[in-house]
Amino acid sequence: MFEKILIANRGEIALRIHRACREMGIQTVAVHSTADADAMHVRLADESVCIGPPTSKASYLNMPALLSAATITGADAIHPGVGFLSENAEFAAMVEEHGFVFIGPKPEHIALMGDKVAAKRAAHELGLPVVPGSPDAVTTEAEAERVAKDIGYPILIKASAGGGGRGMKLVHEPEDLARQLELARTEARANFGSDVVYMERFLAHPRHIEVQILADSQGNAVHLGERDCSLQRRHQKLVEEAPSPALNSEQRGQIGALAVQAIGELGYQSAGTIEFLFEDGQFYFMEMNTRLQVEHPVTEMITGIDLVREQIRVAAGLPLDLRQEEITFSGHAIECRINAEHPTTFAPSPGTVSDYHAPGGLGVRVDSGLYSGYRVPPQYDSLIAKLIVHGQTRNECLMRLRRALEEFVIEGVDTTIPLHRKLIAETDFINGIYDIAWLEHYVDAQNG
Ligand code: MV4
Repeated sequence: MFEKILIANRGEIALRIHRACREMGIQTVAVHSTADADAMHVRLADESVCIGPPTSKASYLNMPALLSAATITGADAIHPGVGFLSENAEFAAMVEEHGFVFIGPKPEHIALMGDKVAAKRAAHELGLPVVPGSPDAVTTEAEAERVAKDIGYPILIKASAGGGGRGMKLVHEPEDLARQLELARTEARANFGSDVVYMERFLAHPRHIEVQILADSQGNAVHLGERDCSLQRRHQKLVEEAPSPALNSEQRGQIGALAVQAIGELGYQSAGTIEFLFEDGQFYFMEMNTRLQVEHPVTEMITGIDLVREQIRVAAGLPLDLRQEEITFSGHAIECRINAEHPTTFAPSPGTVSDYHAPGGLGVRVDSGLYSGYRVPPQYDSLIAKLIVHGQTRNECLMRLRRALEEFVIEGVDTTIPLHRKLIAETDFINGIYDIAWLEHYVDAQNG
């Protein structure tokens, strides 16, 4: 097992990884920008290295600085966390070339899933259901028209180098096709440096359901059930839950088995998430994320499995000590993302936290690096805390969540806590009836 891990991230996720390392008897190296010198992840780590000025580009995305930090501290492995370099195949390869272990999948699997056309093709070949569309990239108007005849309108044009909702164009009728194709290609070239686009039938009211998988270097793979992440606004998830209120156990077992089969065949290693759109009882592969996810705690709460610990174990070459039959799902978990943002305008709200009190009690988990007097820097993602609540039933989980949100005190910066308090009183949310468009409509209606 590793003796020392460098955590190439910040905030609550750096803290989360540190906690798993500590419990495994592994020393930690924190890295930080000059803006994060007083951050909790730096305070709790065994050692810390300043890797650059405040901008992400100069610090948390600075590959030479990170590799130097790992070298001078004698780290064995690097955990990239989420965001930043976590899905950068070049960084993963560089880490290995410098003699460290990258705690994540192989660079070729990161690269494959980063190329959305290749990822969809691979998913299809691996037996996963995909949205009807162009099997490959579409370049000419004639090609686009042929595909459109096949799949029908409305059509979504997606950038192969995009993902996460960036660079999509909705086409309602044949008259718009040529113009939208041209626009999609131009924007993709400008934004992602590649004009490769593909077409899919547009699903109007799907849910976003993702399956957590875990695989070791010996070819063993398991799934840990699904998360429902449909409550998003502008591609920013706000609330996630496990299990999905929309699935029955048969559907859960079916999509889980398909996911396990696919990643086994792919020879994938580490934790990963396969994202699906779910509409009218059908699953459609959307993307695969080759990293730990922000919302992984809801899966941990219903399975009792520490995903970061498992990631570290398989990266060290140990076999999974979990068999699928041993993974049981217990109760229900919901995560609320607490961002330093205005609760109705979503304007970022950096500043000093003047007072902080986190909720506690049975079934309540808070992942956060906040403390009274902490200054939320303006340079980074606005996520400052995650409130994760578990209950034996979804209803118990909701009651506990309501109670925990009442207790939560964060003063000095605006947060999304007031929005969460209102959301959990909404009938649709209480009944679990929502799709990917629900939150956007709700927020717009609230704002008039
Ligand atoms: C779609 C779709 C509808 N039909 N594909 C958005 C993120 C990117 N991963 C793919 N996305 C979508 N793909 C087809 N064929 C709707 C979305 C989408 C979405 C998906 C999940 C969660 C929130 C979303 C918000 C807007 C659009």
